[in-house]
Amino acid sequence: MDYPDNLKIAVMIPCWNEEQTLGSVIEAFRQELPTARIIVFDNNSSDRSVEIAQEHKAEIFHEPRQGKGFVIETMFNTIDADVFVMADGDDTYPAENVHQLIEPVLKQRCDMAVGARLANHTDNSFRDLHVFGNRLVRFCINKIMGADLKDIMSGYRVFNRQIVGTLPVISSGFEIETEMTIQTLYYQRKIIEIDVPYRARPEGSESKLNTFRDGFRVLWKIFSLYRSLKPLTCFGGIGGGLLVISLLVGFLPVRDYFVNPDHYVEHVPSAILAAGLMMLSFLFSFTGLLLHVINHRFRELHNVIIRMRK
Ligand SMILES: Nc1nc2c(ncn2[C@@H]2O[C@H](COP(=O)(O)OP(=O)(O)OP(=O)(O)O)[C@@H](O)[C@H]2O)c(=O)[nH]1
Ligand SMILES: [Mg+2]
Repeated sequence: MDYPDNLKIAVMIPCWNEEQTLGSVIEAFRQELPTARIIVFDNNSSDRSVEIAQEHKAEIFHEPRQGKGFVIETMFNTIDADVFVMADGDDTYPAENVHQLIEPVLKQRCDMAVGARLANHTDNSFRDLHVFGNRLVRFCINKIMGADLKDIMSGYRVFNRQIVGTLPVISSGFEIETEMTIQTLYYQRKIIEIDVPYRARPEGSESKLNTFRDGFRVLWKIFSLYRSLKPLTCFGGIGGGLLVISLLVGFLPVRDYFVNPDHYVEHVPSAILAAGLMMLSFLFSFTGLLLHVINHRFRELHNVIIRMRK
């Protein structure tokens, strides 16, 4: 595929001990995008990754803070390009599909194109638990953000300049892809998914993903972003639940009041509990409302800052 001569494309490869596959990933992208900058973001690799990147004439950036999220933060902060391609160094994503991802970004049909893996993967490239985790994350995010995405955690993405300049990314580890997806949806930027085949890591190459630790971090990230970005639904939902419980608990004391001729309330403990729950319910709902208003003002500010940078 031909791109305009002055188009700056950067291929960014996060890398932590990928000596086995890094060379072929660099060469594959160089073959597809001969004019692009190919940049390896090394993160304290203890194997030959850095030498291999040098041998294959890739640019190398070193990130001392360990974690894929830190690496992506540094990528976004330091690299200047019109089109940003991000792909893993483990040779699991096919470089030949990169044009399908670049095309919608260049044609301004989306801000972020994601290589969606779930539709087309070889049997051993996904451990069963990972498939379950991916489905759970996808379900939560689609529900919370009202989206219809297939693969939230793919590491194969193409971004335009604008989204790279505006996305807040503060995750340190593997929850970074989840964060990028949620933030893109929150700021109402467009994501397009393109099905790409996904292959297994070759024999001997080790995954850096820890199923339980990273799975928990991803779920915690979803919860904390839900709390911060959708406070009215989150705190309002808890407040609504507490209100229903308080009404149920308070039913008998209220009935006592109306049924007993002297208005004597026999269910005193229930009355106290119901009153407490109702106050708590108002507290949660009010907190949600307050944070919602603050968020609204921040979004206005975000919008104006983006316009001022043009
Ligand atoms: N720079 C840097 N890169 C990392 C770090 N952790 C993982 N990576 C890179 O991020 C990419 C994805 O890591 P993987 O271990 O393949 O994670 P995954 O693709 O989600 O998991 P698998 O399905 O098991 O391959 C690879 O290129 C890794 O080298 C890190 O702490 N720092
Ligand atoms: Mg991988």
